[in-house]
Amino acid sequence: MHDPEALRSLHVERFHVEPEVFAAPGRVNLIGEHTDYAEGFVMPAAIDFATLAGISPRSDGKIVIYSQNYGKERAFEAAGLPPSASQHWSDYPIGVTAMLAQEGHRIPGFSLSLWGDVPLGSGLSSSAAVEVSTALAVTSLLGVTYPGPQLARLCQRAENHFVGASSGIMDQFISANGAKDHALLLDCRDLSYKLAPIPPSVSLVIANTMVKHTVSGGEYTTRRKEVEEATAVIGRHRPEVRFLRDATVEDLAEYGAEMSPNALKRARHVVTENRRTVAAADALISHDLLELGRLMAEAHRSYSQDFEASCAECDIMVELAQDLPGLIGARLTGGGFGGCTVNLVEADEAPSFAELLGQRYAAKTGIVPQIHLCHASGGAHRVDVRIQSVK
Ligand code: GAF
Repeated sequence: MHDPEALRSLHVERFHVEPEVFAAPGRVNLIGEHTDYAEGFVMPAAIDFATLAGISPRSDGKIVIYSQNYGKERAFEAAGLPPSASQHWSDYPIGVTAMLAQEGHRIPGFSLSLWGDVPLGSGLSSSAAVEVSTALAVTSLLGVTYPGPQLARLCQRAENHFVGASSGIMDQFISANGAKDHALLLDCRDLSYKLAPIPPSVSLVIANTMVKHTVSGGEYTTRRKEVEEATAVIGRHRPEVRFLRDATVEDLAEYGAEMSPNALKRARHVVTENRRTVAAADALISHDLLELGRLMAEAHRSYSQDFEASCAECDIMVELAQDLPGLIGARLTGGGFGGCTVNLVEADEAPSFAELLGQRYAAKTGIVPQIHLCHASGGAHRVDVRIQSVK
């Protein structure tokens, strides 16, 4: 649970001064995977797990960051921020601060305390929640306001250029701009979006396989390179195609032979996923839940077989959901290679669905999963600790 009052007390106890408190949520992606960096479409929702950031100014020119999740503190000179990451949890808040410095802001000393309940390494964007809550806290201390989309871009730059993870814009965007009870169909080309209401009769059940997922390095980067290889091949014939967003299945049929077999499969996933994502938003908006579930199933097959971003446990979790009462659609969500599945479930069946899915998964794999009943929540915001708490 993320409790703003508890964060406030922790900050006061540690730094002896009242903080301003900000919250930024994690996210679940309903459909549209590895399409964001191809300037395509995604349909995430912010969820009711979040990171809280408490901030107060200091007069000694230091930046002192305390993470309650890690139980550790780190200190830096505000005038001499590290130039690159050190493979440490503090890379995320320091990366965001360094990007603000790069934009010309003079960074003062401050104390920052962080405390979140987004499960780490589960594909629910715990890093984006840390980045966005830090960005809100530090910009507020600077006395500047960044509109949501700009705040998201700043955080993405921190992740790409400081942390060194080649992620797209989806996670930071939804954390900064989520809307309560809605998913967002986001066009990652121009960051325009359409709200897709999630009706009260539909629940979000998030099932953590407990297999750790990571975006920095490894398979995520390899997939991105394969997508770029396919784009370059098509672009040689059709120079207007600079991102797979603009490619078609006909392009793949025509030029696929010039690509490595893996690049062709990855591209087929991205090109078809873009279509599915737009269609899924239409289905959600028009309440065609049968079609939505069908598209989610197709998306999972494509993600698992063409993009090869699933793992045995994720496929099992999706498979075990299929004949449970109330299921609308299930698929692996997020960057892949572990993490969580997202299940859209009829609300009155959701509690028993969650229980049965957990039992079945434990019996089949020997791993006890975490199953969460979540709600689509609002995006990052300041929390008035004196009157309200966010959960
Ligand atoms: C991770 C990345 F951070 C996102 O940008 C996106 O590419 C996603 O994986 C896959 O859809 O969460």
